[in-house]
Amino acid sequence: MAPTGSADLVIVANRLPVDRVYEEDGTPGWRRSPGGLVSALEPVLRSNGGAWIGWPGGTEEGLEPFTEDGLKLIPVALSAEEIENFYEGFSNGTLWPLYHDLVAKPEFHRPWWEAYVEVNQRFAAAAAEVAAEGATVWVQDYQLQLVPQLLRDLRPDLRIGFYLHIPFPPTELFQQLPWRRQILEGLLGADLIGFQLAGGAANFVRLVRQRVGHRTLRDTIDLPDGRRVRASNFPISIDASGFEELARSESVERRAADIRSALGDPETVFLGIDRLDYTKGIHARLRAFGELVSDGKLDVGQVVFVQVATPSRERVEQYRLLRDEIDRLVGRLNGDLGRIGKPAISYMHSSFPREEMAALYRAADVMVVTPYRDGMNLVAKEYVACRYDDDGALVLSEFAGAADELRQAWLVNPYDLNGMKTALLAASEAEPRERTRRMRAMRKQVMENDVAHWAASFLTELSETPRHT
Ligand code: GDG
Repeated sequence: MAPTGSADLVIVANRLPVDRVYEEDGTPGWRRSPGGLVSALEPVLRSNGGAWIGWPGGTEEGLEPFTEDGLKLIPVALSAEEIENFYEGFSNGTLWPLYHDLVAKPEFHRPWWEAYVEVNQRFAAAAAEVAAEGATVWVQDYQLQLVPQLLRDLRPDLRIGFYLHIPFPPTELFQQLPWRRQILEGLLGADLIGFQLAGGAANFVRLVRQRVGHRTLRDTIDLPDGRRVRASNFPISIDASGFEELARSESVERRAADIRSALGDPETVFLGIDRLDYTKGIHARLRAFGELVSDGKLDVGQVVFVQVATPSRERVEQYRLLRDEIDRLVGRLNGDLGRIGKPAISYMHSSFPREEMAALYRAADVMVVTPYRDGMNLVAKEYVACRYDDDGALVLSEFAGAADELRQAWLVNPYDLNGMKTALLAASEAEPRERTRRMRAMRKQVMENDVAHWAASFLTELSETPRHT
């Protein structure tokens, strides 16, 4: 057994919660990258003498563990070749499309898999080194599915949890993966495996029964060595009161009004905010909106669609193609439908600070979230959290995990263009009372089930799993 470290709670995630920044004189430093996961886990990490292991981005080597704002951070270095094979390749070119219903075609390449194994080993070794005797280690997401078992081999004394942020696919799709058995066995190293939805957990349990041959009963799996693994759903959420507070601030309110006036004070502002990803259904929603305008159902003098697409995975071929495709569609729609000073679509390929996001949510009458498949979709929840006046309408894909909880949204099938057109129109024309009724119910759901609640339920359940050493 490896010598033990001192952290009682260890988070292992692909990325560290900080980005590398350089001062004007070239001195390197770190800047916190805000995110729901960090804010949810920060209080627990601090009170537990916790540590966070992750890749800092880039290829800088020899970075030592450091403390940032009281948080112990442990960088795991990746070489340029590993970024290509492990991150862009196996994680985002194989697993991402495979786990999202094959929205794009997954590629299977042996060198990508080899890099995935190697990098997972490095993360597992880092966790084994820093975790105290009997500590809890919580591994995050699809890039690190082998870490639970690799870590258990090194440190059988640990309590290990795993959480998958993206959907877990049905048997028929998962079976395509040449390394399916290794992935299942990697995950089974955990004591508790968390999924966004009950369906993902059920897919996993069924696969383990069929492919690995272990005995299963509902959400539990009995391993031959006597260990019992649980697989259940823990729908992730956001820092709901943090978003509401931001939305209520005077500066955000002012900025929201400025945004509307910069758009020419239209009657209805439609809004989409997504990472530029082919799973998010950006193309389909803009087409639906464009058709409503060309059908004469919506008037560009009165309405505008604001689409923010945050740059993402720009070195992956499919993402470059997608960017060109969206550029072309926006250009065509604005060319065909826009008038002077009144584009049909106001499109931005950039990212914004959280305050600007909140102002956009405040400025939007209809939020349009139409992924073909999405683990949860936090944008939908953030919009709801910002609508403290119970106004605003949400159009939401049935295939986003969030649709399980946000039942009062205008739910759509993003493959059904006519259905989407009907929903966009209905949401924009709904009576204020109807919008309020729906928004109030959704707000209750989001405000009561925030990310702190998510983290606490997972960690509590993990702490109740039996010890085996
Ligand atoms: C994965 C799963 C699951 C976006 N643009 C900006 C910005 N964002 C923030 C949003 C939101 C987050 O990024 C995006 O989260 P989503 O859930 O919408 O989507 P993914 O990035 O695909 O996340 C997803 C999630 O993990 C959590 O488990 O819900 O299903 O795919 O918080 O606000 N934030 C800022 N500027 C931007 O320009 N500040």
